[in-house]
Amino acid sequence: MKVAAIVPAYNEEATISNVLRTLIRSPLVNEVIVVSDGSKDRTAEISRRCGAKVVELEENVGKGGAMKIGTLHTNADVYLFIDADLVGLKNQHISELLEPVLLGTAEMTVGVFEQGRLATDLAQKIAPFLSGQRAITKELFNNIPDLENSRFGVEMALSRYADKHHTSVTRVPLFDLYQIMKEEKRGFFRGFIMRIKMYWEILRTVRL
Ligand SMILES: Nc1nc2c(ncn2[C@@H]2O[C@H](COP(=O)(O)OP(=O)(O)OP(=O)(O)O)[C@@H](O)[C@H]2O)c(=O)[nH]1
Ligand SMILES: [Mg+2]
Repeated sequence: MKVAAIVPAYNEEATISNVLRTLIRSPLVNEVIVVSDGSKDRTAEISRRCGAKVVELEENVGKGGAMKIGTLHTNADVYLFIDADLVGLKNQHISELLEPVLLGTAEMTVGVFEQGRLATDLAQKIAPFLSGQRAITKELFNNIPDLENSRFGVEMALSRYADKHHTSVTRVPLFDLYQIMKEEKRGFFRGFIMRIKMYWEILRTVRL
């Protein structure tokens, strides 16, 4: 089974190279695709230099749309979605996320941060299933409607679909891995506005 790692990225020049290095080195990952979602910084350039395949979107389409477009650029059987703002990503995290899907015991895995600064993140506390770190079969992913417009609702859409259709999902604890929160990345005020928008996009998916 062929595995494509797909990294949706919007202005993540500070962290993306370490994420990509780990993905490229992983023996379970056959292809690494970065979808730069209308980034205005050096995300695309850095990704290309790291050796990833880069899909550069002129306009920002939102996380769900970026993920969907990434899948259209590969013929892999399994997708591994990884956020570009992770710190501490190791090969072990990647194998743990992929193994249940590659062995056929799950159609999707969801990585849950177990430690680190993210424990303070409200979203993760309330709804750990919203994690952007997951492996999923192509077949399941393609069955889920409206992902292209879901923006930050994409994880909610994936998990709700899996629930409703009694899909086998395995939760994978991810130790010693964290991400840079929006307030740190973009400054407190701007980050906070972005967070409110994100929650709105997630809630919008619940109503759909
Ligand atoms: N903010 C944002 N991120 C996007 C977008 N499209 C793709 N992404 C990527 O999606 C991943 C997750 O986005 P984040 O903004 O970190 O969202 P999060 O991790 O759920 O949120 P916090 O940790 O709470 O800040 C990152 O790799 C982003 O670069 C977009 O339109 N906006
Ligand atoms: Mg993040």
